[in-house]
Amino acid sequence: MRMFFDSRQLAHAPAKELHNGAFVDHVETPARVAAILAALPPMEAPQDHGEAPILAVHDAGYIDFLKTAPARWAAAGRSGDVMGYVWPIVGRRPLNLDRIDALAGRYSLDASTPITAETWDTTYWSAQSVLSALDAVLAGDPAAFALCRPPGHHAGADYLGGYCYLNTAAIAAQAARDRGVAKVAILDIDYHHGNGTQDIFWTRGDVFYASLHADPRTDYPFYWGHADEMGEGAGHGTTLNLPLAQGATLDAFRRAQSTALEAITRFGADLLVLSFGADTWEGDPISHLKLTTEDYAVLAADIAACRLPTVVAMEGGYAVAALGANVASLLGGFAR
Ligand code: SP5
Ligand code: ZN
Repeated sequence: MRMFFDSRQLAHAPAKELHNGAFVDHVETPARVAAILAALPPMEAPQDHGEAPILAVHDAGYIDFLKTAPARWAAAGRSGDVMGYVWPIVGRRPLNLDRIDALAGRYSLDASTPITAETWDTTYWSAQSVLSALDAVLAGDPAAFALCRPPGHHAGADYLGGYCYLNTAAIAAQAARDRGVAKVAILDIDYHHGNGTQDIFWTRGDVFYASLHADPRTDYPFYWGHADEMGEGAGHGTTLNLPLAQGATLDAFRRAQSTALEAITRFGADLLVLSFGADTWEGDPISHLKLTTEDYAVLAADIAACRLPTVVAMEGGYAVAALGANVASLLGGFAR
């Protein structure tokens, strides 16, 4: 399987995130990719597809904010990483404010996703990696892997959050549509609900979003991912949420994944984007599902049995010591 990664994706390294009322060390570290790279054959550097496929998904004002936030922060006399501390309540007047703190709130979901001087370059190349994996699949490969870092599925069209800045899975899905693929499905098996991906395709009948995740009544991102969220307008019925109770093991996860794959087959998808997070692993430090390393090969084999051309985009997974083995197990399951 062809695999894509750019060394510029290592640069972003935020210091802290807000967690349970205190600032703690950021868990989405460059060490995560080092662990994955060590467990797999050498990867290819992606081609540069430019900003157009990013702007096909993301708001231009948001992209400008991502690029300029560190300089605005410094101009306001601050050191360290950019982070918001005030958020507009839904429905508040959409004022065009210029103050960095106002912008940071307007364009973010949480305070666990700081912007550093390296963030734009890192997230840009994460997007280029997934676009290169899409190229491989459109050229006829059954599957390709993008070692996306930072991850993407919590980022919406105009907001960052959950360690995500550009929504790589959405960028790949939209690029596939723009290159003539009629129906695209996104299957999201990260521990967390992919609120950004759901929002981006909420009213779209041409992109199906199915997600397995910890029940948002107990887990981040809380306000998305409940079973009754099904999309609206032309997108009604093309969003499928399958929340799982904390502690779930392969049995429950595999059954839910089969439900998602049946729905994707009924939808008539021509191409699949898999948002893969290894934070469902039993030893993950921030999560509460109980998958084993071997389970990922089983799940991948079930996905591969659908015979859809598949772009695999890396999302979360924070148990660094096990991350390489978990990703290798998943990719090995495709090869079988
Ligand atoms: C892509 C992805 O998996 N994002 C996950 C975002 C979850 N953020 C909320 C969970 C907060 C846990 N922070 C724990 C820090 C412990 N040092
Ligand atoms: Zn996650």
